[in-house]
Amino acid sequence: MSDLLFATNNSHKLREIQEIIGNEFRILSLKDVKLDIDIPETQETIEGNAVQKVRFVYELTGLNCFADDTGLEIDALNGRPGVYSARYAGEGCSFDDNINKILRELTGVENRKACFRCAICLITDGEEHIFQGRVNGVITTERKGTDGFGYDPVFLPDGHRQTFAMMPAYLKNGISHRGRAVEKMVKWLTC
Ligand code: ITT
Repeated sequence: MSDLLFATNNSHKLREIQEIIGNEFRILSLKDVKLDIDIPETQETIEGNAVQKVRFVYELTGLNCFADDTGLEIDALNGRPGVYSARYAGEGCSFDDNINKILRELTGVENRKACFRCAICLITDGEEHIFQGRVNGVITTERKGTDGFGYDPVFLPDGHRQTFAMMPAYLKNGISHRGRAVEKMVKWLTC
């Protein structure tokens, strides 16, 4: 089994990717390699941030590793929060604060189309590779469900009757932006 270090401080993402990746790879966390660091993400695009995060950790460790940057893009908000999804309601804000802000901004708005986009940048043996995943859906008018994290309680993926926060993990992972990007990464690693 090969080890891959996941350059994230988001424990929810870590758990999802450990569930998605299967048995062929062991996902190491920053904690596993005794790194307690803030990872910079100051780029204008999710791809740019994924590259910046993974390079930062690769330079510190020299280990094969990857980073995930994800954004929720809402049509009626011109693609916001996008690259600012983590801190949309301000530095140090909570998932709840972010959801409150988008629900407030979408009050009375009919077009509730949105998508999650995920970019994963992987560095193996010094070479970089990018994998992307996307899922389309709509923003509900209120929170539904208690599982998942982030914007999951208000994201209803197209073709489904449950928000991501109402779905068991395997169902979310089977159709999600992250699930799709990871699937491409695993395919590339194993072919
Ligand atoms: P790292 O950079 O340490 O990986 P982060 O939380 O800063 O963690 P991102 O910038 O990629 O990660 O994510 C931006 C935010 O988007 C994240 O904090 C969540 O609020 C939200 N988000 C990401 N993936 C999500 C998902 O699968 N479901 C719901 N919300 C998600």
